[in-house]
Amino acid sequence: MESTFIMIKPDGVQRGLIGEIISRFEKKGFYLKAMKFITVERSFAEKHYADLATKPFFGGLVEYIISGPVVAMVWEGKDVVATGRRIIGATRPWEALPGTIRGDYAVEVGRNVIHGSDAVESAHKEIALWFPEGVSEWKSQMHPWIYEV
Ligand code: IDP
Ligand code: MG
Repeated sequence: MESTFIMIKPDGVQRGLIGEIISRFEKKGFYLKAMKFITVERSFAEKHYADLATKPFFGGLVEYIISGPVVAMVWEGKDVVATGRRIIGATRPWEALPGTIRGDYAVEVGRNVIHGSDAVESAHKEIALWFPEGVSEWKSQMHPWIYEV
C-alpha cells in the first residue's frame, strides 16, 4: 500500500469544496491517514514548492497557497499516488477532463483547487514535511470489500 499527500488549496476551502473532495477519495476506496486545517507561512510554502522556485509563477503560487487555510491530508491505498493524480486531473484545468476535480471545479491554473504528490518519492518528502508528527495507523473494516488482498 502506498501513501500520497493531498492538499485542498485556499480556493477549494473558500469555495466549500472540502466535503466533495474528501468524498471522492473516500468513496473510491482510499483511506484517510492524517488531516489538518492550517494556514501555512511563506517559508513553509516555499519549501513545499522548492522544485518550482525558478519558475516565473513561483511568487504568485506562494501568495496563493498562503492566502488562507488549506486542508492537508495523507491518503493511503493501492497506487494512490498515480490514481490520486487522475482523480485530480491535469494541472491546467482547461486540459483536465470532466469527472476530475480540476475538470469539474476549476478554470485557471493558478486557482486549481487541489494539490497531489506527483510520484512516490515526492509523496514521502511531502508527508514528512507536512506531518512530521506521523500519521494514524488504522485499518478499515471495509478493506476486504474494496481490495482483493
Ligand atoms: P501540479 O499541481 O499538477 O503537480 P505543478 O507543475 O507541480 O502542477 O505546479 C504546481 C502548481 O503551480 C500548480 O498546481 C498550479 O497551481 C501552479 N502553476 C503551475 N503552472 C502554472 C502556470 O503556468 N501559471 C500559474 N500557476 C501555475
Ligand atoms: Mg506538482
